Amino acid sequence: PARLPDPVSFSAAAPSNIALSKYWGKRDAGLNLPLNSSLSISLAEWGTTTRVEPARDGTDAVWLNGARLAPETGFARKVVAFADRFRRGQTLPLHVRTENTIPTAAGLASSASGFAALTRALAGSFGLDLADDTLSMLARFGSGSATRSLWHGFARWERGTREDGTDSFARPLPEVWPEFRIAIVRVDTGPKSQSSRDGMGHTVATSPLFAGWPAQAEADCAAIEAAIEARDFIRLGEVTEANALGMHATMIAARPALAYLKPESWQVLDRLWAARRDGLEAYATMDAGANVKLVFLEGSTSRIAELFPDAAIVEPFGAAAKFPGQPRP
Ligand code: 2P0
Repeated sequence: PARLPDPVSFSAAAPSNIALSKYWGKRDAGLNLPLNSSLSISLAEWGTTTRVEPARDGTDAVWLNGARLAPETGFARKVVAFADRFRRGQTLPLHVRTENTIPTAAGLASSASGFAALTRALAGSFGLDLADDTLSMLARFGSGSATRSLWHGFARWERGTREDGTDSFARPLPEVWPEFRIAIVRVDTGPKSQSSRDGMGHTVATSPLFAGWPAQAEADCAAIEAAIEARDFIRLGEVTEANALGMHATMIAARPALAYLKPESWQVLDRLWAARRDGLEAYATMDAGANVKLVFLEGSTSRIAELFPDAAIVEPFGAAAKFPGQPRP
């Protein structure tokens, strides 16, 4: 490969994202290729800022929220291995400083925004003028969900069909929906039971309910995309909630069972469903953890705040969701 230019200091930010139609299951663990497409909404100011700079001391090092990590920690190793994909054998030691802007109390994973920000920062540091498709594909090697975190707003990660993964990347959807809201209802108090990576591997390998998942997830993705285009919020919410519960059903059927949801998660769902019978238009989605995220429109905000007073509310198309370089309609 051509000799890379010396890296320069470069900072980049990326938002976290919540999948409305989930990624669960890989067809190739080495290339991080999914069994199904997925579709997400980004979380505006909640995400990661990462700075990459040449290491004047000649040694790779990684900081997380201001603390220098021991080189053998899992996160530091993943970051260095990811940088190696850009360095391709050349000796270009780097300092990588990662700051998560997701409140720790939210209990949200940050690997999606982390690898998206790192991808943009490394590309900038090495002066690589990469197309969006390529950036998303590179982010995929860090974490599948990172493919969708390169942009604000809605993004769809296309499963792709090629064996080499060159058609498996995300693209932003052009739709802007200013009234769209997300509430994060934190119910998780303990440590995460199992990583997504291990959890999806176990589900694919042992769950008798998994066989029906990829086709259903593909159909849900298409239905949610159509609902966004039609501004049909109820349709979007119904498919989003059914998709999340279907994913958790595949996990619960795994042997042994993989149960990310806690009794408190089900209490939140019960309260939501009771409110929905009284006319509230809000729907739930849950990921590889016990927290519950609600999707709703601006007009339901005060009712949501009454029902779930501790929830954090995000405006995905609010002022913090700037769209640098992202074409808008
Ligand atoms: C998602 N999740 O679509 C799904 C729903 C969790 C549940 O993407 O193995 O950290 O690094 O590709 O991206 C979390 O999995 O997994 C995830 P890897 P990742 O948001």
